[in-house]
Amino acid sequence: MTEQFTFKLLATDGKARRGEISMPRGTIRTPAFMPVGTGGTVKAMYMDQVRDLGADVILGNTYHLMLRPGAERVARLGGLHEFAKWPYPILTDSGGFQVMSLAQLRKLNEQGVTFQSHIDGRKFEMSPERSIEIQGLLDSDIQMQLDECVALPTDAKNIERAMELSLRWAERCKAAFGNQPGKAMFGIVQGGDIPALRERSAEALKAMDLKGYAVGGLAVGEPQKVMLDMLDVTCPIMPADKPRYLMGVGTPDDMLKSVARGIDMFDCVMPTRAGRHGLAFTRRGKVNLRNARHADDPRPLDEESPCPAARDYSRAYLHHLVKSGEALGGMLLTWNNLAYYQQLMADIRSAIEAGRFSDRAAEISAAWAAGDI
Ligand code: PRF
Repeated sequence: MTEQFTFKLLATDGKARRGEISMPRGTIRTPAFMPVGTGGTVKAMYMDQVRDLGADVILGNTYHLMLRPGAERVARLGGLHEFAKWPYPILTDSGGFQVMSLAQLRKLNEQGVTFQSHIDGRKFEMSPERSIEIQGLLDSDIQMQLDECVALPTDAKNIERAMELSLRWAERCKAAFGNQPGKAMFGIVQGGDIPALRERSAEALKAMDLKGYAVGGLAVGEPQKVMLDMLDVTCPIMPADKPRYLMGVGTPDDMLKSVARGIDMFDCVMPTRAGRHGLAFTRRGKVNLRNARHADDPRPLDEESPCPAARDYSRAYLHHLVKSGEALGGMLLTWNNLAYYQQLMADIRSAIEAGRFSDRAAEISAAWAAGDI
């Protein structure tokens, strides 16, 4: 831990990077997967469990928390770390992406976005300055600029407009954030599926000398190849001595291929949401516990896993819980899935340290492809 926000590269293997982001509340070992804790909870998990799985940082959402319970209320109650009982680093997303995907009657202009809550229809305004103010009230350690993420496919003019707007909002967020030594504000590269716009966005953000850089606007409907092509364009421009975060990604395969291109951080609802819907991730692929073929299966999901949810419960029991709509089904599968995601990241980190990342990535993919399930 350090007083300052710092990033240290410990090892590289090809373009893959093993690093450490340090700040007063803790150290994030990268490549890192951040469990999503949208509304101050990693759904169906106790924070102690999340920590024990090896998570160094969780993600919170400005949009959800400003609507409920309200940022000023969280601040009065001591900030999000105290409120949710997670004393370690928290990264908050800025709200732009969630407004666009969840809110009603959205209006976007140079100043910011106005929208109605998807919960009760109340009207809100969010400018770049207000997003940073809210993230400050939450007291999050890594704050994201407000940006506009367009869904793909869309036309080039729209992609360019949103990218240029996001650059102007990055400047305003940087000014609003000011100088906070133990914290960081990250910029977000936009530019859709157009290489020249990705380059322009990355270069302009680089010139702002921010503490970290995210790649946004991907995993929004395009094929994986397009996403990887955009990383091939963007990563070389992003400064090597700053962390790189691919937002909202992804599957284990997406993460292996993105680490290979130089990405350090990920977040995704996939392990938690899939768990609540009866889907398990394992070393040997995905298992849909709703399927009747598990009804008599006494085997655990993975007898070699250190996670009790994977090791100690039969597939038959998990199937029964899921089919009965029992809360424990979602709890055990979420636990299993986050355990798998954290094991995968630990595996990736040690492979980079050992200089055998690409071999290890191939082994992991082969075990997935072979399955036994
Ligand atoms: N911007 C922000 N949050 C995000 C995204 C983005 O583009 C994405 C896109 N995959 C996920 N979360 N602010």
